[in-house]
Amino acid sequence: MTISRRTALRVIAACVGASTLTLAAFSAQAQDRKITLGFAQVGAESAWRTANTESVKSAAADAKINLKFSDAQQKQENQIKAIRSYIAQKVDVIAFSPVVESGWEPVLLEAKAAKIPVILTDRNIDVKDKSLYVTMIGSDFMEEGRRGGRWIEDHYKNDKGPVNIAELQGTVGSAPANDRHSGLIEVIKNDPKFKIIASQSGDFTLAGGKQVMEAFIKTYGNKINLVYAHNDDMALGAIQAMEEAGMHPGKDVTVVSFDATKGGFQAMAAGKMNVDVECSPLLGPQLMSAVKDVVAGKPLPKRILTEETVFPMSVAAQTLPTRKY
Ligand code: GZL
Repeated sequence: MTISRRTALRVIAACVGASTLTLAAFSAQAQDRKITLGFAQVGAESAWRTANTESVKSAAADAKINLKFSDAQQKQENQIKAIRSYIAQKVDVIAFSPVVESGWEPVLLEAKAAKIPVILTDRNIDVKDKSLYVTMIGSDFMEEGRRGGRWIEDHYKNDKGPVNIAELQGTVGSAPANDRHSGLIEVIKNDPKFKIIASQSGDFTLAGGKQVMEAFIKTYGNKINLVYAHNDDMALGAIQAMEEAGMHPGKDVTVVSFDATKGGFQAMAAGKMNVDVECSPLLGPQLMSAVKDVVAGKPLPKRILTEETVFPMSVAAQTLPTRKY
């Protein structure tokens, strides 16, 4: 009777009392073969996502990690299918950017049962059992929302208001949408001059942002003083809608956005966006380093934060040539 190499390794590992991670290390090193990473991406909804995908793919190539990649077209069921296929293919590590915060326990329990470590990138999940993933690499979206809120407070410090805010929310149920909203509220909630008069999801896309902004303009017109867009693609769509309606974004309507993509910098340099809160998609190198550490059985912190800042319109033109995404 022949047994598979992986089963043999599992028996040996069981004999030496190895943990899951050590088993992964043992099997990858013992077999002296390339690590295989299964990555389930959200989709291709925004410039940020495109840059994130490029960062993951190029970092995998640089790290000589065999990458299996899937695009879920922003559907959770497609991400779950992709994770299940990686389990069936017995990859060494699974990584993904969860499109929404909830609904992940069943498939992550399957990965745990298969002894395949899971790394979260970009977006977090809402699970009680934190052992379902090794680490989460990405931004602090609450802090990003607070940064946006603090910029707004400062921008209007000498204005008695009212300041009517139209909010373009990201994908419903996603961590960035939930937290960029909550972070803003945390900062402005005690200042009655700020009122969110409209709030709707544009699903992080340019078309979605434009469509929602057209509806806001129809209902509220010039009552809108500030657009708070959860990402640049929706902000750029809203800018198009405002200009088509004869409004002057960046001047008579303040525009606050997130991501700090080249598109956002170009809009600020053109005077059409007032501030862009950075959210870096360049997570590939950190992910590949974490994958190698997991396979080598090294412990990792539960949270790996990305360093980010806030870019006001005034620095856009000189900073744009330095931007990588
Ligand atoms: C944030 C990321 C968000 C971006 C959007 O880390 O998940 O998804 O802000 C992207 O541009 O679509």
